[in-house]
Amino acid sequence: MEDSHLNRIVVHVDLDAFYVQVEVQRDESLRGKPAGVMQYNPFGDLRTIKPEEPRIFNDSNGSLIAVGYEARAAGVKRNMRGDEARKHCPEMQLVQVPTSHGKADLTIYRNSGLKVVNILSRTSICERASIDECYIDITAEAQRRLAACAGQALLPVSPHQVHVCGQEDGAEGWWNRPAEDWGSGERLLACGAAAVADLRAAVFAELGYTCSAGVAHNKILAKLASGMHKPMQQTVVPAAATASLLHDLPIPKLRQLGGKFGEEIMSSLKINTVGELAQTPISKLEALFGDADAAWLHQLALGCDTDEVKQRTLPKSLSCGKTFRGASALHTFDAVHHWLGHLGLELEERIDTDRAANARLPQLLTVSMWHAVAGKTGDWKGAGNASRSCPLRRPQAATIAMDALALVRRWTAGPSWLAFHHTLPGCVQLCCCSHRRLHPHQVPEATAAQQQQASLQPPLQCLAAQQYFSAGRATP
Ligand code: DCP
Ligand code: CA
Repeated sequence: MEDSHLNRIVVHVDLDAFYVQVEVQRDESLRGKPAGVMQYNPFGDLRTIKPEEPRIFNDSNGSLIAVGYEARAAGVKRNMRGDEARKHCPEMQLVQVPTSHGKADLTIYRNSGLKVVNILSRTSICERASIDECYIDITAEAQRRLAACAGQALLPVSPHQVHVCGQEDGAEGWWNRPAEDWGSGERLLACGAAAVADLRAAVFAELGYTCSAGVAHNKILAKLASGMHKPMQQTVVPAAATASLLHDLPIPKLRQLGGKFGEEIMSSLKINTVGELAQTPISKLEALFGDADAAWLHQLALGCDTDEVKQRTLPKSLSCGKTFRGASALHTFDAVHHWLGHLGLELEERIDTDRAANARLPQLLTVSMWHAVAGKTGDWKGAGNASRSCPLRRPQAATIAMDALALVRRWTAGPSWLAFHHTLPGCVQLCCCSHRRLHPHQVPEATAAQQQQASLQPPLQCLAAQQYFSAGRATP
């Protein structure tokens, strides 16, 4: 890695078992117990279960979308059904996601994620990457701390929470080196790690949520590192450890190569690891993928990434979708229209809330459709997808549903429809994006319902930060 790349400190923060933590904050009876959050599978039953209603159904056979760490220790995994989870862990607590419009309502999780981002973005540039992840460019804060320590020894905030890649037997030696042994960028990295530990402690003290983090010189390495030690730990990637970190890493583990392109690289080059990709002559990559992609791939395989952390704490788009499997598959345009109406209602509510809170309005509507076919083992495999967009004429459910249906009809008139033997989509998603800013007079007062939603947040049950760091759950 070039020295100029070592001046930047990038962090990836990922909340631990996020939906489960949100549920534990809402219901203290779950604290310390093995728990999971189940997907909603109504088969056409439009039951609404509000967030504040009782949602623990321990006899359910629903499938798990989030599993707490106590339950993971007993062998429970994501995608397991309730029955199987109880076999591993009879005392398993099964919480159903809230629902509205016949589908999961993720509002409580989204709002909690936003509160976390609001804390993480206080001092640094912060880019929200998903409902429970964000990147932070913590360079300026790390530089400030480095200047303040003026050449003195750098100490970890807590060796138990600060892992260092390449120091698998314990990181104390890395931290306690004489000044002359520190490589370029390493002192800045260490100061960044201390700043991140403070941010994580602030999230815990103010909201009660634990998270894990990766601290590195770029986004790719920070993202890889945040998942290395979980829960409530953080991992630092010194530049010197990059090559060995990537050497045996399976290619799909790099987020950018997790899809079809990654598969194409592995099959056409007959390789499996990022290390093998790094050793592939660039001329060979150019012949297969063109000059631009080859250069990008080569840099990626070396762990180099210049992608900047963008200041973005609001989501780029608002989207909601629904999957229709097996018996719930849609067979008529009326059924598609019906569900587009429900999705449109959710979108309308969220556009209204977002408009009142953030003075912006989306301008583009996209409908995405996936075809799913049952695989030999009964699992579902994506067989193809299509997306069609049009201007968002009016942010109202009926118009959204009508325009989305027109897009679906136009798509079904084309060749891809014939290729799929006239089956209707197995999954439909509506998304709106390309927001424009509104003048203050275009922003309505928050409605009573929107204010009520804010007030529904339960009082936060927080342990003191001190208690968090002395909890001793994380061992190196
Ligand atoms: N999620 C979901 N369906 C999936 C994957 C995730 O609904 N197939 C939801 C539930 C998760 C949340 O998104 O709580 C965040 O996903 P993560 O992959 O980050 O998983 P967790 O936060 O649950 O666990 P971890 O501690 O491993 O990050
Ligand atoms: Ca997570």
